[in-house]
Amino acid sequence: MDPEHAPAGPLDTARAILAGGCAVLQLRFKGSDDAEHLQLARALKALASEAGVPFVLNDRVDIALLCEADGLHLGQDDLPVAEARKLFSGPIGLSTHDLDQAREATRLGADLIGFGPVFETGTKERPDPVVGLELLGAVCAAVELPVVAIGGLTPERALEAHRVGAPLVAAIGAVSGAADIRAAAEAMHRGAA
Ligand code: TZP
Ligand code: MG
Repeated sequence: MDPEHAPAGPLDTARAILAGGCAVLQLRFKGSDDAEHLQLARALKALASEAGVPFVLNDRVDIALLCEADGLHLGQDDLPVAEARKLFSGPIGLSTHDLDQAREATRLGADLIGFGPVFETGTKERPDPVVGLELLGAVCAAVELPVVAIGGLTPERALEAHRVGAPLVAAIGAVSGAADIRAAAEAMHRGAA
């Protein structure tokens, strides 16, 4: 859930996604208003909990603690995993963009990694270079951690990501930007299950 890419609004979008099905609901908030960030995180956490789905908060260990997120997801420029671990007891994911970063994530103590952008994305500002399916497969083979494929994923591409070994996929645009959000989430989730 990135509210900047949820034309139906973050809460209605989240409700539709949870109705369609997802393994995890994750908030990516790039705004500058911390109070708004926390309020949205709490609202999404409540919706996810009602649906029995874990809620993961990106970037901010303070807000993750305050909204009682089930997981925390960090980028390469966020607090180091080991420092965040001193405060946050749940699973911590780390975004990675090449094979070295993916290997390093294990040493840094991440519980899982995001890897991408696998395909071109219109959702992330200044994205890292596209990594492609072949490198995604190489990373899945090289690291023991669960790998979440991200970047330009659609239901069809989710199947391709699975085929090269990624157990999980993450998507923003293909779901939040769909005319029928619930159906898009369902296609992604069922196809991937
Ligand atoms: N990291 C790599 S690509 C990306 C992030 C956060 C954006 C994913 O959005 P989309 O719309 O599913 O490509
Ligand atoms: Mg980040």
